[in-house]
Amino acid sequence: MPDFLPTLPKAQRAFLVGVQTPEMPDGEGEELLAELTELVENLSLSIVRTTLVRLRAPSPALFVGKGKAEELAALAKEDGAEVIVFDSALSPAQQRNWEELAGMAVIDRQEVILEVFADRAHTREAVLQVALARMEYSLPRLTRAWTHLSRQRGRGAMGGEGETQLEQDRRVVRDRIAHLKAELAQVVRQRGVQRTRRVRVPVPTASIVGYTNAGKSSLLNTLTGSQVLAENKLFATLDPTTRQLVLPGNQKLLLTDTVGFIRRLPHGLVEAFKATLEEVLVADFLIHVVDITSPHFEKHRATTLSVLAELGAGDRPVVDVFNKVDLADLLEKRAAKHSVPDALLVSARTGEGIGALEERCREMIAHGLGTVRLLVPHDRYDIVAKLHALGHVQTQEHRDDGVLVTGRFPPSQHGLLEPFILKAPEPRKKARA
Ligand SMILES: Nc1nc2c(ncn2[C@@H]2O[C@H](COP(=O)(O)OP(=O)(O)OP(=O)(O)O)[C@@H](O)[C@H]2O)c(=O)[nH]1
Ligand SMILES: [Mg+2]
Repeated sequence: MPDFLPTLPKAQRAFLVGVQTPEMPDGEGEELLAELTELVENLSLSIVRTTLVRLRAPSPALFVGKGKAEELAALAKEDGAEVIVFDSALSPAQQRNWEELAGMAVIDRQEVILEVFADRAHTREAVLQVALARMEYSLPRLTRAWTHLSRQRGRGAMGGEGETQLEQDRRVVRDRIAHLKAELAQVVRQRGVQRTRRVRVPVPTASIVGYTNAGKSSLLNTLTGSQVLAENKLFATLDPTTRQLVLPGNQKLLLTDTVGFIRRLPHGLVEAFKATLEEVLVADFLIHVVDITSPHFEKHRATTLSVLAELGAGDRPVVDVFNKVDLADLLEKRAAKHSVPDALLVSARTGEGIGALEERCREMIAHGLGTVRLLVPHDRYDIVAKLHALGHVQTQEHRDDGVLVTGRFPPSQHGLLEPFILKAPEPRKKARA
């Protein structure tokens, strides 16, 4: 395993800067700053101050104007801060300028998210994905006054003569990126093999997606009676977990819990997690979970939908679910219904609405395919049993030449059913029967 970037030193004093521009809806800067606060707290940094800057337009050198930057830097020093955290993304040059000006580490929201992910990553796949995203983030930033790599300097002996420290660092990072990509590809191939095995027993699949902390893992647990880690912290889940759920009528469904999304998720991280999120792309449908108690749920929904689009899963059929309805008041319920009339209101905690969600899942599976008619020979009763387990059987009729079944079945099973599907309707025969 390659050596990874060390994570940000803990227990530093952090000075947080949020930004509100005229294009942003009122209050959004505040909201994002509150979210940044939560992210930073997750890194066990102590926050000395949070401040919101109103900005007419970003300026190229420091993002905010020079005067404002100097004022902020002085304030941060006065507060005894050791790191300034910007909510907006800083370009490598802006970050460098800021560090020169402030004489301390300056990081942005993207780097904070990468750090949180690095903290949470446990499985090999997640560790590799996060390491890759962090390496790519740091590549154009190696000239920073403060860098993760600075502690590893001195390993430069391996560089050729005349190669500057920076060139050496870049080479080391590029090598590691190549290495990580190769290793990741290997892990993904391995998982692909596992999935192929699963596809041979074709059971419809659904993925639970949504903003971080919406209750995705809790919902998986409630639906399937399992014990996946669910915690009141951001990004508790990084690795997809799949469990089988048996819906009413003995309909089986494989449910996958996935990593949560957040606003301004670093693009590199989305890229790195694409492989893991393949589960989302191959799912027959998605269950989009939204925390009904969040005053910003519209933003959460929009973020999830845009990340899904970025992943190429924008066209998957979706079941919309508002979770934590046990905590919601009438107004919140009304707002949710108004926003997404078709949505189900559930509580993973109390089980309220879970029956309706199961029923909706059953309908999704049933609608996955148009109605088909199959004639299954009597010696293939195993297929008839499968149809009941996997799809939505509407009629079943025992005839001399076999069992005539009509119903709807998920697309993933077409291969299995193909030999038994009746192409042409048989109206006359049916009329006589
Ligand atoms: N009151 C209430 N709390 C809930 C409900 N569902 C989840 N929670 C709580 O919300 C927090 C987040 O739940 P998780 O299931 O970990 O959320 P998640 O969407 O998987 O979060 P990440 O994996 O971090 O993206 C936990 O503290 C849960 O106990 C619910 O229906 N009602
Ligand atoms: Mg989770």
